[in-house]
Parts: sequence; C-alpha cells; structure tokens
Amino acid sequence: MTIIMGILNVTPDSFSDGGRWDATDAAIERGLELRAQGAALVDVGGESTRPGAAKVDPDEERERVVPVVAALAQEGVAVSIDTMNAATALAAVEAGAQFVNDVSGGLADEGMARVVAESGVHFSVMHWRGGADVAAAYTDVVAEVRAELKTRVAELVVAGVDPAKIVLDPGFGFSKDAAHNWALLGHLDELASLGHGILVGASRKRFVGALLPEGAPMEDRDLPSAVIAALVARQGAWAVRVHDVPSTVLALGVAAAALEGRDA
Ligand code: PMM
Repeated sequence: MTIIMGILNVTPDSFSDGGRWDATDAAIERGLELRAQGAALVDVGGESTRPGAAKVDPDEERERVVPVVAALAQEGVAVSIDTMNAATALAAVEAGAQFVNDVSGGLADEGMARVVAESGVHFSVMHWRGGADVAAAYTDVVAEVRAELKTRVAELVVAGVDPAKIVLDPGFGFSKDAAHNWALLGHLDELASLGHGILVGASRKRFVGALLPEGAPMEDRDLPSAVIAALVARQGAWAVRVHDVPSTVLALGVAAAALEGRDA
C-alpha cells in the first residue's frame, strides 16, 4: 500500500502554498491537519528548492523547522525533514524526525551521510544533478537516472548508511523536462529494480500544470496529481509526496480497490 507524505513548507517563498504556513504555530497546526487527513509522514522543509528561490542561511533554516519538527514529533506525528544541510538534518533528527529527505541525495553536504548513518534514520535519496537550474540533458533518461541512483546508493553504503533505510526518488522536475518526467513516471519499475522503495514527488509540479489551461490556479493541479498517485500506486510506489492529502487518499483508495478487486 502506497503511503502519503504530506508537504509542509515552512518557507515564506514556497511557490505552491504562497508561504501561508510560515509562522510556527500555523505550520504545526497544518502538520497536524495533514496527519488527520491521512498523511503517514509529514515532510517539513524550511528552504524552497524551486528554481530561482533564495538560498536560506542554514541557521535561519534550522530556526524555521526545528520548533515545528519538535512539536509534531511530540504529538506522535512521523516527521521527515526536507533539507540539504547536514546540520539542519541533525537538529531535526534530535528534535524527533525519523526520516531525512534530501533532494541532493547527500551530494550537497558531505556531512549528510554521516548524520544519516550515525542516527540510523530513514533516508530519501533523490536523483540530483546539482540543483534545479541545471539543464536537462539525457539520451535515455530512465537508464541514466537508474545508473546515477545506483552509484549514489553504493557511495552512501560505503559511508555507512544502512541500505535498508534508503528510499529512492527520481526527482521530478529537477534537471528534467516534461518528457523526462513522464518517461520516468511510466518506468518506475526499472528504478524499483534497484531494490529500494520509490518515493514520487510529482504533486503540483510544472509538468503537471502544463496539462491545464494557462493561468489555472495551483489547486487545479491537485486532480492530475492525485491521478498520478493512483498510477504510481499501481506500479508499487512506496510513497507519494503531495500537497493535497484528501484528494490523494481518495485516489489511492480507488487504486487499491481496483488492484485488489474490492469495494472502494
Ligand atoms: N520536490 C521538492 C522538494 N522536495 N523532495 C523529494 N523527495 N522529492 C521531490 O520531488 C521534491 C522534494 C520541490 O517541490 P515543492 O516546492 O512543491 O515542495
């Protein structure tokens, strides 16, 4: 059964929720709401990774996320910390995060592998070629992403990370155009053959928005995002990282019913 990772951006510049949840209390409230709606994991991020977003000072990032992680963990919420900074990851793990979600897969900060290895938390390793602004260039995107993730896992294992704690993410929209993203979405089985769970972060991404009329509001991306969740559930995805949990719950319920031949 595919689980839901609900996105909680604690940033004033997040493109998808307009930074509505930048105040600590509002963020905590939103995290609890995500859980109540059906998120098995809440992914707390303090730095937007969208192209052109301002880099956040690691101290500022920590100040944003740690109180939110601590409060949610206290409430029994399973928390993931979305960061490329080892110091932020460590502070979040000390505050109760059980999962580190690093869009660079540990490449941006050489201290990350040690934090993950020593704390024994789960690690989401995303395919990354050096940031959202790096151009997309592949001859066979599925084979290349697979090979690069395989290499990354091998390096992390050498650094002491338990392979059983690693999940892989194709990194939709990160140095990938729409065609690359759709190709990867259709071939998750090839990535899954590396032997790790697959995390899919396609929710509200630009290639999803491209299916809608120009100028459509961000929330209109939730329906196609939910359809993607159902499709990847059928491919055995471990988790989907989404903004809108209720529509995803429904989509995954339909996918499960269709897979198992039972009432939704
Ligand atoms: N995308 C974003 C941020 N974090 N983490 C993972 N594992 N996978 C992703 O695709 C991913 C991520 C950027 O999107 P957002 O600003 O909507 O959160």
